[in-house]
Amino acid sequence: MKFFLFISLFGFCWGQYDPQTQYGRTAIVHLFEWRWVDIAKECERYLAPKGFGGVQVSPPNENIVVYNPSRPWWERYQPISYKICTRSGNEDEFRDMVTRCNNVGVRIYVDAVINHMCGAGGGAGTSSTCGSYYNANNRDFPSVPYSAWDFNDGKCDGEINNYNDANQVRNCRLSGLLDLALEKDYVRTTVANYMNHLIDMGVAGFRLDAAKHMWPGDIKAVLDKLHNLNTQWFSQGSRPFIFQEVIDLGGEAIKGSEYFGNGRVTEFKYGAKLGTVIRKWNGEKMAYLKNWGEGWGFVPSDRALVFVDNHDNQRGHGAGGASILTFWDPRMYKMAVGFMLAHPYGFTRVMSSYRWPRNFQNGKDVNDWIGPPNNNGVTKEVTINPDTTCGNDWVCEHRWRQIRNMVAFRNVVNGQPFSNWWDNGSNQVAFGRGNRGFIVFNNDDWSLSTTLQTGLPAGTYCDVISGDKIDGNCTGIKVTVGSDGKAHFSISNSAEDPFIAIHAESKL
Ligand code: 5J7
Ligand code: CA
Repeated sequence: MKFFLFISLFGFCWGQYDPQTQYGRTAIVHLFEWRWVDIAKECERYLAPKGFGGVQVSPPNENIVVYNPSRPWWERYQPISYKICTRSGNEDEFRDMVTRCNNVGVRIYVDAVINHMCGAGGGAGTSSTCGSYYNANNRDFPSVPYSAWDFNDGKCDGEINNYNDANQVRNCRLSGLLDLALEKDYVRTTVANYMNHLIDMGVAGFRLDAAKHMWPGDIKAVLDKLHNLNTQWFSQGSRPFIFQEVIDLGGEAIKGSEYFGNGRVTEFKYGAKLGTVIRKWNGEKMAYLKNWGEGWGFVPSDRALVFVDNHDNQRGHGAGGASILTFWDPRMYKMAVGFMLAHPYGFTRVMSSYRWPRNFQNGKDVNDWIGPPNNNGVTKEVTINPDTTCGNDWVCEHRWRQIRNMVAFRNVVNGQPFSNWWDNGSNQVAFGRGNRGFIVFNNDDWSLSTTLQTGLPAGTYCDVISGDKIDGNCTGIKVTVGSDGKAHFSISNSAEDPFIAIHAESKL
């Protein structure tokens, strides 16, 4: 009885902040622009066995089809209806994916675009992913249905130009997108019906796109209408996990903290700052990471959704600018993702991207719009090479050994305290997670060779950055921890990956 009381109280308090992952699974991956059929297979063949907690999927609802430029990724952020019908697949495929992923303990989180519909200049016709008719000129979306009354044009007939004016940011048009009147009960109910349809299929939660552009009270009214999660996979009374896209780097009218009541918020300072530190820009050094987290002015850990890069800022768009690290800078990127996954702060999301032909003109990538690998607009399959990497220009960062093994590290050290910090006053740092894991970085221009307290039990450990523990053997560097918990580490500044990570389950 006491046990159940504890569980229900805990469940109640944790509510929408709880990622609803299976026990011990502590990270999710954004499979940006993947097809549902490929995600279903990836859950079964890779994500479940490697300990990933869930997948953020691209918006599943019908969107406008843009031909100029040719099928950009951002067309999916211009809804036409709430039919589950996009380049990623149809409703049957979506449902099959949710079922198969849940059956192997991997959750699905939907990117919910509910602030707006397509652009005001979207014209009229059936240029949409399911062929639904719309008329952006008179704001008619009969497949929802929405009509002119459901938009904010009465409050603001124009663009957002002033981010210091909260009314503008929330009631005017973001890049010309028709802004929904979320203060209307009809709009709230319609949006909630869409989200409930997904919840009933087994979805575990939502990323709320452009949350900064919605009133926190309007979001709350929508969330209050949401069903509990499907009891085929979740315990009775489970609430959908909510993380809100609020880009708050400071200096604007709207603060991330206004949204804490609704769920977690994306902490964009995290990737922007971590990129600056690892690039050693502005005099930053890894030694300063000792108080990483709230100590850097970030939102509280249990309100944060953190990531090194996202689908938007990895292409030079959006928050963070040039400091953001991506797969294009693999050596620094792996260090950044490794640091994030080893550190206890926040709930972590790993990015998984596709390659596109970057073309910088006057410092801007003129190809920042390019959509997923495709044949005449049809998204290509994610093929898997014999060496387990992905083909067809899918980057699959989540399959890189260093990243995949750090997801496992995070699961192994879950709940352990940040401990045994060491730094050389420059860019050589190390820290542990209680007696379960330890990580050492050398981002200096000289070699590291030192003996450190790891907090781990004595034994020989396999470094999961340079190799894998396979059948009790290690394909990478071995680290010997003495009975005093100390181990000697050597990391050349020219190492392919200048960091070492060991944990309880990499013990030989
Ligand atoms: C909103 C912010 O509050 C913010 O701080 C930011 O950096 C970006 C945005 C932003 O969010 C969007 C969400 C959507 O669902 C759909 C969207 O189209 C946007 C969006 O356009 C958007 O802003 C773009 O990027 C900013 C850096 C620019 O300041 C904006 O003007 C805008 O840029 C416009 O992007 C270009 O002006 C226009 O020419 C181009 O056609 C248009 C292409 O669309 C996007 O780039 C979509 C971006 C996007 C960003 C997201 O964070 C997101 O979750 C989804 C889409
Ligand atoms: Ca709005």
